[in-house]
Amino acid sequence: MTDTILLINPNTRREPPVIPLGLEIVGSALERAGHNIEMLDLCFVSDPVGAAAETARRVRPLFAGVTVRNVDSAIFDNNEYFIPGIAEIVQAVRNEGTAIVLGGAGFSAMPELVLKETGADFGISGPAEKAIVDFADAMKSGATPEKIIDGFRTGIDPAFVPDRPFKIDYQRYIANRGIIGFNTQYGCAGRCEYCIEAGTKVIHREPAAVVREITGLRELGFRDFHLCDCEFNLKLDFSERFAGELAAAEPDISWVAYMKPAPVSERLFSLMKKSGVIAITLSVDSVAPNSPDSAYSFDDVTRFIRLCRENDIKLAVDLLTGLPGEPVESTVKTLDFFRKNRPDTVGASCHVRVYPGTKTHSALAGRDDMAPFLTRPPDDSLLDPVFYNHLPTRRLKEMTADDPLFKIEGFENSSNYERLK
Ligand code: B12
Ligand code: SF4
Repeated sequence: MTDTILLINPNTRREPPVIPLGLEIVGSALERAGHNIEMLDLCFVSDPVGAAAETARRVRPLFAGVTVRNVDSAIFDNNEYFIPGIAEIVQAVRNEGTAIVLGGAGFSAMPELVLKETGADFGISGPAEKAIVDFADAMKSGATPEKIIDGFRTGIDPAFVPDRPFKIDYQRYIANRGIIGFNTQYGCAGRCEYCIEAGTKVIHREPAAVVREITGLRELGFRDFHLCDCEFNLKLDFSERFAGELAAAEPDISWVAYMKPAPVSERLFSLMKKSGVIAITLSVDSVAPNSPDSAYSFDDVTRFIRLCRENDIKLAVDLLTGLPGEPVESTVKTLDFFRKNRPDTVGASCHVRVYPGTKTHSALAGRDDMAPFLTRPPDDSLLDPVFYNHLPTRRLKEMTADDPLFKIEGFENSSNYERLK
């Protein structure tokens, strides 16, 4: 066994391909702490399992870290379940005598289940740039780390600026419709009952560190970026501060962001525009604006659309409708609202992905009356994807057929940043 740590990106989905940012951050933190890193990016490899086994055999690493970004494609139509493919890679590497630690957004959503289904040895849930260094130290000293480590508890160094690109061929991704990501924060304090990120601890990076990372990439010639926060406007003062510092650096870049309807301000939009924002994906569900005690109202969404228009920022809405118990009138009202207020595009889904650990999952589990609307009964011990649906796709298509504003998700493999170009 050598002192080298092998990092593996098993994500071969290429619609579009996604640069493994989380793995780059983990790798850069480990290298900064004095470890040798070998990166194996399987995105464009034709035999991922063979390549992983061969690399483990050649490197004989201290351990291998595998990023689990997606459990599945999260869309009902043409759904792809990635865990069996990742499990094959994990097993191939373990068969070479290498211990495996998992991490990533998909892993963090359901750590125990992903560990069980893949047969990996360890996992770090949440941000891992500090936790992975402690883990590597433990492995090097021969100690046995905890099976699942909570990276939110270990926290991050907010001033850390990862080396980028970190052993990943960005040009290959860009040539295949990919875009470079950056993040300013982790977690979300939101309450959306179907979401795997709801109620996770919010941890901010230092805006100056993020700006340094972006300007470093700009100096290398990269110009187009995708924000990798679940929603940019988790906290208004932080978002304004970051956008202000980025605008002040005059980086001459374009970027796109995920956002939620509130909180926003005129100042935030003006700073975002100055810092290079060209497009936003706004997450909306049709229950929230129709409910009195929710995080946003139709007025918030109207204001958001107006601010995008005034600042010449394109807007795609990701609309989730047909939630458990939602009356059809609520869907009709929401579609009418968008027909009238007109963002650039609305991608509508009427299938709800039911994740173990979410409120939606516990509300549906054991309900016989809900069985007809579920692809299988929700079960805390099973990881393969479950969907809830009571509004047939055919019906949603009929409800939106009059207007090209709407698009039903699941039939076209492209992201909003490509559609809005
Ligand atoms: C931005 C984003 C996108 C952008 C990416 C743009 C880009 N170039 O990066 C676009 C729009 C392209 C996109 C597409 C998709 N996405 Co997306 N995306 C995100 C989002 C918001 C951020 C991901 C990210 O980069 N985060 C920032 C990095 C720094 O964090 P991180 O990856 O979690 O890494 C940290 C830790 O997890 C950990 N870690 C990561 N790897 C490893 C490895 C080891 C060994 C260890 C120890 C730790 C570790 O340490 C890192 C540093 O602290 C996440 C939600 C989220 N908040 O994470 C969804 C998310 C990952 N996406 C999701 C999905 C479903 C998709 C799509 C499949 C959608 C679709 N049907 O097309 C595609 C997949 C594309 C692909 N080829 O994989 C889901 C996955 C859920 C699931 N079912 O598994 C998520 C979780 C959103 C959600 N809440 O549902 N996405
Ligand atoms: S949908 Fe968005 S706002 Fe709601 S909990 Fe998830 S990440 Fe947070």
